[in-house]
Amino acid sequence: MAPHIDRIAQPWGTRTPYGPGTHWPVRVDSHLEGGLDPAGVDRWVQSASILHSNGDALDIAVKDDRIVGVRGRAVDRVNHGRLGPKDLYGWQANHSPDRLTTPLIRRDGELVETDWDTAMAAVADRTKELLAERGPSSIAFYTSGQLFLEEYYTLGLIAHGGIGTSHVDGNTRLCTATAAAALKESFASDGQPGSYTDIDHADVIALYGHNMAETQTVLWTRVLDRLAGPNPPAVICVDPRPTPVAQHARVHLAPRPGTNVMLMNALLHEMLEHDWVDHEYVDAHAVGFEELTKMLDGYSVERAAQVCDVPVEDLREAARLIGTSERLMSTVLQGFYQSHQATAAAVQVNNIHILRGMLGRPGCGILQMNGQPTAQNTREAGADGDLPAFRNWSNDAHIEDLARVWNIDPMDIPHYTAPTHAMQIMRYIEDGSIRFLYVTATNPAVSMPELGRMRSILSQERLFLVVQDIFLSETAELADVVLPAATWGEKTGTFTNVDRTVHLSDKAVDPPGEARSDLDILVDYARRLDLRDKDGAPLVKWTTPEEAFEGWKECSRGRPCDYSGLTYDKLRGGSGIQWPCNDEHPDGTERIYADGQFWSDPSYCESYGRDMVTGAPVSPTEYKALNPEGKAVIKAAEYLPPHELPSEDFPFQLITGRTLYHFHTRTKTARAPQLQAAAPEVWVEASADDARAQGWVEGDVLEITTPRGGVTARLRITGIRAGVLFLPFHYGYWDTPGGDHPDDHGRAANELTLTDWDPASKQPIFKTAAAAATRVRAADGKQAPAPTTTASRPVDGASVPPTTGGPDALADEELQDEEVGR
Ligand SMILES: Nc1nc2c(c(=O)[nH]1)N[C@H]1C(S)=C(S)[C@@H](COP(=O)(O)OP(=O)(O)OC[C@H]3O[C@@H](n4cnc5c(=O)[nH]c(N)nc54)[C@H](O)[C@@H]3O)O[C@H]1N2
Ligand SMILES: Nc1nc2c(c(=O)[nH]1)N[C@H]1C(S)=C(S)[C@@H](COP(=O)(O)OP(=O)(O)OC[C@H]3O[C@@H](n4cnc5c(=O)[nH]c(N)nc54)[C@H](O)[C@@H]3O)O[C@H]1N2
Ligand SMILES: [Mo]
Repeated sequence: MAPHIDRIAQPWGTRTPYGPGTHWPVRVDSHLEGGLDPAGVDRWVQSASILHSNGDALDIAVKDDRIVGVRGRAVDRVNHGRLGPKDLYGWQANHSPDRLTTPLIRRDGELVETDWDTAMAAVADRTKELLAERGPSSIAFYTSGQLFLEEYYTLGLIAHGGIGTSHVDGNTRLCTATAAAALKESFASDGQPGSYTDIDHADVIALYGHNMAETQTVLWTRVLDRLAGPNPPAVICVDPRPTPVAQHARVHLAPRPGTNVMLMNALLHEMLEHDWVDHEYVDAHAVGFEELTKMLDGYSVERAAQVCDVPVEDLREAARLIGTSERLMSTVLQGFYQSHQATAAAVQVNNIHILRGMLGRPGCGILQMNGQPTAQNTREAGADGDLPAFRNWSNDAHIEDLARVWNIDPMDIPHYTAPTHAMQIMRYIEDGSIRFLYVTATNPAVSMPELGRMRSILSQERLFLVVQDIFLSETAELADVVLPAATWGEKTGTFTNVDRTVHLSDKAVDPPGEARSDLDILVDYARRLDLRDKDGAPLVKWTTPEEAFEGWKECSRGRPCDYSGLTYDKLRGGSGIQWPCNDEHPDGTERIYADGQFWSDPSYCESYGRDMVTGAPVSPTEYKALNPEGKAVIKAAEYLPPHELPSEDFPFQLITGRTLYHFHTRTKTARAPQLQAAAPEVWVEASADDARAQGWVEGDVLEITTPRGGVTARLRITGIRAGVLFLPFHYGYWDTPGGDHPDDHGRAANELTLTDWDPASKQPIFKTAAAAATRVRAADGKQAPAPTTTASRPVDGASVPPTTGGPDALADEELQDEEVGR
């Protein structure tokens, strides 16, 4: 066994270097509570990580029917045994004494404990009343990227097929709507072309607005191990902050926020100039090349250097690396998806790969990343603005086929228009046309933009709000009924990561109190509504996760995300398996789009695409004319300036995002002591230039304001680009400590963000707003409570104590970082 290391201080652990085309060595990471010896564990139960989208396989350690730790699974293709800090420590939240254990119902303005029957009757009765009085359009569902596939499929069936509402979306709208939209634009279907094993082969890895080091720590470990080995790849980083990715990059482009399309167009322009184009591939497998050539006229690197404010030589060098690479891998995430012109920017990354013919081969993958552990399933199963199994809502034959699977009338599935996106659902509630909102596993009172508005929408008297959560979140506090859910480790189900790897997560222990699995609650709801198919049989034909999975398999058969070759048994024991998995590919499929074959045939494809400026859907006729033979679509985009630019009153550009140690609104990570200690309170990042100009020092308390609200936070001076402020969005109000925050609504980044979204993906813009900053209190010797191991590390010279897992981390932690060479 290797020496114990503090995985808070060293989030990526020790290096296991490897060279191109060789096997990534195994390293098994584990954490067990209270000095427990692995031999003392009663049983290990198979699962995967739930605090990001990487899909790291792990076993849950159980002793005396309690979760006591986790251990990475060496056999799994995704992580080869490794785990990140959130996975090593985050499970402790399951034991929190403040878990919800009984349903709550609002009586005389107060939430009081009640029994399941009373709570569920209230929810079902209100649904039935509204259906009778106002029809299905008064009912909406807002779900998550954190439930299981079986739960989403059940929810989508209830909402689309049973109730008949098209107001169904997930927080995936805030997260990876643009991943899906960009894939639909270029390939007419969702589904990631890449595979994590592309890291093993790539000679250039480009990360666009993706702080992989902090947000997919194990995937980044794979990159670090390549960088430490022979013939390492060149990393390109596009991010205005000095992330750990930027630190390891051959070229770091730090553009002005909101200028991604300009930057991408210049890279593409440079590729055309040098003819770094695989013309044979483009001629055979793509449409739209001429339009791109025309559009790029004028997008010189010189112009982009000015607009994005990056050195022209760096743009040239990035284009040269990309253009001359032999195996190019690209990843895209929130720096693109939550910024201005989200879909248009993300699509240009696809265009690079199409131009270079770099798809479907080892080392040549695109990952339009997901963020949440099960976001892929929300999209697949039709619990967001999509229909199940990537069926096309504007193709009547697909609606008929779905109606066949569900044994209902096609007219019972609303498809007169695209399903309503989350921001629009909130708008309809504000207007009063939606009167019932059922929220599962998401916390919009902290995670949606413009929180002042969000609170007023969610606390409306005429809205019946149901919140199904594991804690009394800020959103649950506004609910009419709160339903206590069982979570990961307490229920069984499957979920799928970014590179299409499906994992099974088995139940390890019983949930606390009367908490029930989300699936059980949804099935109960369907029974109480008495939803039926056209033969009078129950619409939801299952009660257990495995039965739901079998139902889903039939729904997915023959579609791109084909699960028909999978079973729970097949997923037990070994590695996760990548879809499509069917008779033709019984062991799954490592890379899709090999040999220039796409799922974009007009009769088969999931989407005909949208206009990326107006968001208008492309009509079936237009699409057939554009792409009759089902090729890849090269879609060009004009750069447009961001909507809210700095002004005299609001001179800074505000961006928001994450830190390594916390997950979202911290309902889990703040209840894991090691993680909370590493990043206990909100901070704001600003550049040394701006600090000098304003006379600020590390630890000063600043008030950041936008036209929507204010946040107070201590200053951390970092290498972020000048003129830009960064706030982590993790800090809401359920554990507001007072102190720096006498004002109860001065901590969450989304007090400041604006109501605006990308026209094609409808993803809100969390990463470009104009803001002002003033000092309200001097540092008084205190430092910002920000980690030093991450993008928030202080600029050179600042004396800030290093982040560790606490003073006793090394002595007390029973963390093993074993290196099992293979
Ligand atoms: N530790 C941790 N890991 C997580 C999560 C978490 O909460 N915590 N959440 C998971 C989820 S759901 C998601 S969606 C992912 C998100 O993962 P990421 O997208 O990697 O995380 P973010 O911090 O939101 O944003 C990434 C970067 O975008 C940059 N950025 C901001 N504006 C711009 C811009 O205009 N252009 C460019 N090029 N870059 C810009 C920011 O500086 C930031 O470093 O992480 C997943 N993993
Ligand atoms: N300013 C700003 N805002 C952002 C972002 C940003 O970068 N900047 N990022 C956006 C992104 S990418 C995302 S994904 C969202 C995330 O936003 P949210 O989804 O609102 O954040 P979470 O804290 O993950 O909320 C999940 C909720 O589900 C509960 N939960 C966990 N497990 C279970 C379960 O098994 N069952 C049930 N019923 N409940 C469960 C948790 O307790 C928690 O309350 O935030 C978005 N908002
Ligand atoms: Mo996300």
